Parts: sequence; C-alpha cells; structure tokens
Amino acid sequence: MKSPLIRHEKNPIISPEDMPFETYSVFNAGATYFNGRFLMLLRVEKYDRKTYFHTALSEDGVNFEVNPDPINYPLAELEKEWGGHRFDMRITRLDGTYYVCHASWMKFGCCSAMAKTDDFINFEPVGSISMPSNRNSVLFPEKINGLYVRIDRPQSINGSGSMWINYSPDLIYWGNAKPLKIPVLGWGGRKNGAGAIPIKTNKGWLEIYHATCHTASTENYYLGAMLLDLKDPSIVLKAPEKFILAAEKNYECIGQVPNVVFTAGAVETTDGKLNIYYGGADTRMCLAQTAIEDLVEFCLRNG
Ligand code: BMA
Repeated sequence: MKSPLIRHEKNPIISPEDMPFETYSVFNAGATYFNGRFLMLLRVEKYDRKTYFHTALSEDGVNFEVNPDPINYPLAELEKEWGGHRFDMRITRLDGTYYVCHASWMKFGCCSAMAKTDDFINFEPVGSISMPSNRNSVLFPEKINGLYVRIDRPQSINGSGSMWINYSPDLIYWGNAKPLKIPVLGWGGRKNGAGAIPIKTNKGWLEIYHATCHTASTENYYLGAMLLDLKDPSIVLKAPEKFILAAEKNYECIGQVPNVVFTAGAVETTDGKLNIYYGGADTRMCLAQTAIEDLVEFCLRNG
C-alpha cells in the first residue's frame, strides 16, 4: 500500500514572500484547532537569522492570515540565565489548556522546554523539562494511567538519536524513560524524532515522526507514521518501514536546508481528515492531507 498522503495543490501554503513583513524563512509550525479556527505557531527567521514566533489563523486550514506581531514568549528560568534560541513549537491541548513544547539552544546545548497558554497571547513558562541534549518533545493530549506522557529525543554527541517516551506526575519531573522500538529504517539510519502530537484512534496512538539518513550530498529528512499502544504507549504496535513523505518537490528540495520535510503539527478536520503541516527545506510552510483511517490502515498493513 502506498502512502495515503496527498500534497495540497496550493503548496507551499505560506512562503517568505507571502508574509506581511520581510521574512527569510517561515517553517516547522506547531498547529492546533483554536476557537473554531486552525492556528499555526510559525517559526519565522528574519534577515538577521533571529527567530520569532507568529500565530497564523485560518477558517479552512489552507489560507492563513499571519499576525504581523510576534508572540510575547516568556523565557523559562534556565533560558533567561544562559540565553536561548527557541525552535519547533509543538502545541498540545490538554484539559482545556494549550501546552507548547520546544527546543531551546543554550550555552551548554539543547534542552526541551515548555510553556502554557489559554489564548496564544499570554504564555506562562512551565520550565525546562530536560537535560541536554534533548529536543523534539511532544506531549500527549491526555494523561495515561494518571501520568502526563511525552515523546522526546535525547541526542548523542555525534548528533544521532532516537525517540524515547517518558512520564510525569506534574509536567516538571520526568522519568521511567524507555526507547521506542522502531525498526531499523533505510531512510532513518541517522536520527529520528516525534513530529505531530499523537492522535488517539481505536487502533492505537497515531504518531507522525521524522527520520533522516545521509545521502551522497545531504542529510535527507522523511516523514514516517507509527501506532503506539493506547494503554501503554511505550509499546510500538506498528511502524512501517516505508516512509509516508520524502522531499521531492522543489519547495521541499531547495531552500535554506535542502531535502527536508519536517512536521511539528497536524490537525484533524471536522470530517475525519488530517491536515499535516510541514516545513519544506526549512524555508516555507506546506500542507499534506490524508484521511486518518487511511493512515491507520497504512500502518496496519505495512507495519
Ligand atoms: C533539525 C531541527 C529542525 C530542522 C531540521 C533540518 O535538527 O533543527 O528544526 O528542520 O534540523 O534542518
């Protein structure tokens, strides 16, 4: 069975030239549904290559209006002290609050950090939630067995790394960490990390992740999908060896970092579809769509 993902005909849905201000790159947005609209938290780099985060809202999930003002994002204590370059915000709605997990580069390496918001205007730091080197944290949208759950990606000194799952009673103290046992992937020999927030289906938690491998010229990024056990998400039920998206189009192959498709957010539509928002070549925002049940079927048949 082939990947059920279909690239949107309007791709890229947001390019630097569509932005309401001078923009070098706009990519890897977190995404959620907020007050009846699709919301993206865009990672925006300007020509000084400094990073800002801007919300963008849409009625149909395709045409977005970008807020020209960046969000006012508070720094967690460690970031204040050591300086922080934040990126790749993943948004989880849990018990009516929106939690934002992101990577934070500091003097001594990269940590995962978290903040929360009710309105995407005011954010309150939850804190630094890992030791270095760690990134690609995604928080599950509900507690499991009374605990918060997240997937993250500890990174080894040579830059490789793989997804782990860990648990917390309070979002601050995390432990009982276990690696997620996915197969050795022909397209994922270098590293992998969680992408979208896990989606609950009756066959398991559906997780869309990225993985990379070195080719003769570049480190290529791919998207893959897997199903995790509903009651014990440390158990990988199905993880196909086929990728679901590779960088093929010009908007995925040419840009700041070539041959990259990278998701930090997918949003269910009211008719059972899934909008998978992803960065193309670390330069622009793109959209791929599928029916959730088709992606689940892909995992069941190929896993
Ligand atoms: C990863 C992250 C992503 C980025 C990717 C490709 O390490 O930094 O934000 O999209 O590299 O450059």
